[in-house]
Amino acid sequence: MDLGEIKALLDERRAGHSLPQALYTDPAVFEFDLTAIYGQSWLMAGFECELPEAGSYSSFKVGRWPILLVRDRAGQIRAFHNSCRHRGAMLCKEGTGKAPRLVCPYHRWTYNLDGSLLSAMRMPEDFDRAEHGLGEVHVETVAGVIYICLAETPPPFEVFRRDMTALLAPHDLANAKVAHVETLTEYANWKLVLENGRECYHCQAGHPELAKTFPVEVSSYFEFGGADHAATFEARMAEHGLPVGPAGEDWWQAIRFPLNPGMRSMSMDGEPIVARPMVGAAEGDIGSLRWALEPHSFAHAVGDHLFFFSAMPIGPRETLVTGKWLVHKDAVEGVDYDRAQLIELWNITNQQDKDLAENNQAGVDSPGYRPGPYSPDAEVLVLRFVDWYCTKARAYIEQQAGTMG
Ligand code: 3BY
Ligand code: FES
Ligand code: FE
Repeated sequence: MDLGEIKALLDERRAGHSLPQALYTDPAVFEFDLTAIYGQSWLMAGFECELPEAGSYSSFKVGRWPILLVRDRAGQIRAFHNSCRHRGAMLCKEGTGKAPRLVCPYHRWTYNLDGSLLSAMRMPEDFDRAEHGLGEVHVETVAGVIYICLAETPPPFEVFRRDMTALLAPHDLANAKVAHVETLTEYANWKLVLENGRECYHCQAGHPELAKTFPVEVSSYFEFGGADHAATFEARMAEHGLPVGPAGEDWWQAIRFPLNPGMRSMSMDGEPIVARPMVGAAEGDIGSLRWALEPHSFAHAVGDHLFFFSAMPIGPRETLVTGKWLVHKDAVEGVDYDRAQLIELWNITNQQDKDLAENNQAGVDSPGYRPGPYSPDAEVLVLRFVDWYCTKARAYIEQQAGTMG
């Protein structure tokens, strides 16, 4: 399948409907999505607290592309392609670690933390080290969260930075730590994983545990105006100087919203799970600050912890979901929180979503699949996501057509 055929599939899509089958199944579309969508968007790559010191690094993949985040000697976070400039070996295995310099495990080419090549053995006199530094990737940090973009020219970031700085500041992520990381492989196309993640149409039946605290009936995270509960919440947040938003552009959205009445955290019973809160204001009873980035992530910051969700495409029918749980850096496991209890709600929820997405894929693979209409009320954020996808995909195709003359 070439770009023209992918464009034909985008043209075929009926407004307000799910996508034509091949966009959820075809290997060429999968490759296209990696380049045109994941390769062109701002992605949530982790947290500054995961790289506490000079030399701390985090290695992970965007699709199948290895990326390296490093804190340099000046304290700056840098992002590189995790690919040696000799013959391309990966410099650091996936995971986090610490090293004074980045040494390639293959032939020991050695890089400074700023990506410049420090030494390479047995190379000729005229070999220019300056020309063989690591390839840089755009990186930004906002209120303790790290974002990367692999595009040559990333989408504008300033509005996002301004609004998220204000919304996240009270959560004090400079003083947070990652308490747990969990990965889950979902055998479904990444777009089905995301569509599922952008609606709560399925939550009442599909997530009885989450439904206890999460307002599953909500039509859009941007509309709480009508409910008394929301008005009371907004007034209480204003009293404590906590911004609620909403904020957003086409590729992201954020709002602090109230949990169900009487619920103080997103936990199995609605009570805080961590004794040492992240947010002191309002006794940590601050609803949840939710922010989400197309194409791949959402996060919920409640008073006592933060949960982060990211989906990365692995194959046409395979997606890697990563969950991270953050708590206050001084919260002690076994004293202030129990790890199993901390991760229980989202692990249950993610497992339920895995089953739903895989079941969705199985049905989408049917010769009887026809794109169906989204509920404009319950699936407004899915519609946003799919419309964003189509627009982004078209923009890439047009840009390619332009450069090819
Ligand atoms: O994106 C969210 O906030 C949630 C989490 C659970 C379901 N999903 C719509
Ligand atoms: Fe890295 Fe050879 S590939 S030193
Ligand atoms: Fe779900």
